[in-house]
Amino acid sequence: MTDSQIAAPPTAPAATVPASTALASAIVDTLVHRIGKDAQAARPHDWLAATIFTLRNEIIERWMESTKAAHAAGAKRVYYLSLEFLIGRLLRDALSNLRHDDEVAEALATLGVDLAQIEEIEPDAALGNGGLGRLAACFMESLASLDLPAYGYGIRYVNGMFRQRLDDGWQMELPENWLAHGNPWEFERRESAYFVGFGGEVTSAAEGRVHWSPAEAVEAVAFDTPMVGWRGKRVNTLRLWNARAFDPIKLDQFNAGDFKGALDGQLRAETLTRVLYPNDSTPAGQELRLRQEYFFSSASIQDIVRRHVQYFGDIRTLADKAAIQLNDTHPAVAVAELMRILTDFHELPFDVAWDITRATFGYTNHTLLPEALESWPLPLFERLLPRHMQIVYAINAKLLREASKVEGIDGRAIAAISLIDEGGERRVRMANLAFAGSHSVNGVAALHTELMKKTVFADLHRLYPDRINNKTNGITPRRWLQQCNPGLTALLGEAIGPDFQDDAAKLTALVPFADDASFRERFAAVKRSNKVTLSTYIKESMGLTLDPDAIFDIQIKRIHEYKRQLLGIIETVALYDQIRSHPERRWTPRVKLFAGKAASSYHNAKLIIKLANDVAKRINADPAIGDLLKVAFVPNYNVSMAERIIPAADLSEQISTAGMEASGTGNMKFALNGALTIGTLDGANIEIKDHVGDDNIFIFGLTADEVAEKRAGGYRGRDVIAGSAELAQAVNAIASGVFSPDDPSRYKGLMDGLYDHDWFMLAADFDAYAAAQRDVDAKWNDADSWGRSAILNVANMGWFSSDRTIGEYAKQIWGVM
Ligand code: OAK
Repeated sequence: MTDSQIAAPPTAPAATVPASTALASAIVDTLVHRIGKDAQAARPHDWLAATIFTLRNEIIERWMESTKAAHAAGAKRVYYLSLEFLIGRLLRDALSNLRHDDEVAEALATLGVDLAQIEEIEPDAALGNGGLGRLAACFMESLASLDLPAYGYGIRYVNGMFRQRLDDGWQMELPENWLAHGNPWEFERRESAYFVGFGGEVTSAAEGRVHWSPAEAVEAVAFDTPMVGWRGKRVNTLRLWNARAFDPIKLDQFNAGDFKGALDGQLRAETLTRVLYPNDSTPAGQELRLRQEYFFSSASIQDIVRRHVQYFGDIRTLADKAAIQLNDTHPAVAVAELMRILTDFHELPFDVAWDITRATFGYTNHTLLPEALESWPLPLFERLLPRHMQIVYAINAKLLREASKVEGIDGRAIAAISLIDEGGERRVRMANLAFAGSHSVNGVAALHTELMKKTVFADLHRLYPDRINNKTNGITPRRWLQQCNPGLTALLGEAIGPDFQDDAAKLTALVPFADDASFRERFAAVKRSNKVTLSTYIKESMGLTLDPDAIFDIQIKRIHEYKRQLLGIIETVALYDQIRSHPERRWTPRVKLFAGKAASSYHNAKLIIKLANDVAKRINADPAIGDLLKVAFVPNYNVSMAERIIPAADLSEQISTAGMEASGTGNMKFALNGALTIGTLDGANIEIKDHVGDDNIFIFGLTADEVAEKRAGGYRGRDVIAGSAELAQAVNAIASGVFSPDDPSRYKGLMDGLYDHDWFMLAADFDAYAAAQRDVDAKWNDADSWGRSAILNVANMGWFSSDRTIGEYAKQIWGVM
């Protein structure tokens, strides 16, 4: 027997159809039979839909397998209740997690279709504002990747986060219609529909039972989206509720000619799930928001209880088979809803129901900003949810009885623990309800968790000292490294092999490469290529030319005073002034990019956006500056924009006032993509510093303790500004209209605020920040040192994978691992 005979396969390969050809015909088949178009007539959106529908077939099979396996194993399920899921696009995520990206790209290419182009037209599912919503989306992906049976529950907003347009630098909010072309990812489950009531009255019935007759009701209908885990190991469900009227049209009214009145109920119901409140870290406050919160909490709890009873029979074992996590206080009314169902429907004694409830719920807090702590006027809560009001009173009575038995808890502490805020207008405190109703209460970074114990929850913590725990946030490395930065992913694979894709902790194998000059060169080339790609986008979309060899210095996040975009802008102005005053010095070229949305009612945040644009306009047009400094505010920041910008960053701005950013997750995405952080000792920056090492991060400014001390000690921005020539010069330039010649007093009020009410300690931190920026320049000019640090950032960021975070929740809170 010859070698060639041994090597010959039993069947001739020429007879088999290449996978990409079979796939191409499957996509065309879907195009014809589902979309109703042929390849000649198909437009890009048709190709997008046909590709998703084709891919979906495989996803559905894995999805059904996952559900069946959990059922067969009698597994405990995790339920993540969140008013926000900031998912972004799903096609690239699903393709990449199923490892079908190359195959599908090839198949489409044979049809003359560019996969990258159709990926670009998929709308972002922007059902969230910022950090809290994006965290929920990363968690859903990690839950599936870790093979944990889980459901996300939220609202299917017809209009998610608004689209931001800049008119002469002013933010305009436009509705974003992400469902305009239909949504091929979702499955309407008409059979999974629940009655959700509002208002009405509660009456007593026989044997101490109560009966709630709501005055109004809507139907919650489920829409399911598959959440595909890494390597398609598991597919979980994101279940979003849509509101529908029971009686879509009142025919008698319609026939009597009252067309508008006939459709009133439908309109009222649809309004419930129409829009996402575009607030970040501030409560919406309106009645419609409380209705949204109860609507989705009630539907979700009914669904969870129904599933439990159907699978396991006995409602008393709920906590053994279901772990419900509350993503901040927005779903906190679910505590009262579960109590209502357990007592009113399953007729459990109050104390038994309370034990089950507490064993089932966990609560995550995402902000300490006092203005962000949700509370509802008691009369509103009582009018909308009369039965829940009674339950809240009953829980409160029990809670305060327990508290009064504990030594050291005095009248002041009792008032702070109470579910009802009695100071002024009486209000229901949602954070206290969530805390009392949960066996675990967690913060999202180490500092944040310590501050929770010392500040907002100090008294509840004294009462339940074992309840508060920390779960430092994480990000999914699939979306935030592998998918958004294929160049770096390929380079990492060449250096350390592919294992890091299955376990981000393995990125530490990269550490020795920091000292390898040829690897540093290749690493720098990948970064430069990402910067060129971003520059091309900015040139095409904004007409601005960027120098890819300048430092790309980036601050992208929601616009909020505590995040201190204003500090970044003022330092930019100071740098501009320095370059103009000292043209003879050797300046390091910089590109400063800003992006982010402001809540529509947040006046100062919108003014900060306008200021960034005004500063950009002047600096970019100044011939004395040339390429040394370029500034841009990139409009309509969203998940997809972050995926485009982050791989191109050299410097990540994480400069919040210490003690105010609960964690941050953008900080993790940048560092994982090889940007160095300039930041305060706030949120997860502290843990990032601990992981990447002090030499590989630029830390500056006051600590959280120092901020608190200064605030208590009568700090005045005015005194600091007087002592800093650079700061005074920049603030005066802005205040006197140098950047707003069309309206010279535009920023006077904003700048006056720094003198008199500098709550965010911008003046106090300015000099340290400016000095840190010059350290950045010095390091940048030592390419070896910069490259080494950038590589060490990537190598040491694996710990911030949301797989690690979810692993901790699973073991320590949910008991599912
Ligand atoms: C939004 C609404 C209400 C309360 C908090 C938020 C919010 O987005 N908080 C953010 O959560 C992120 C995820 O935990 C954190 O990384 C951010 O620091 C925090 O501001």
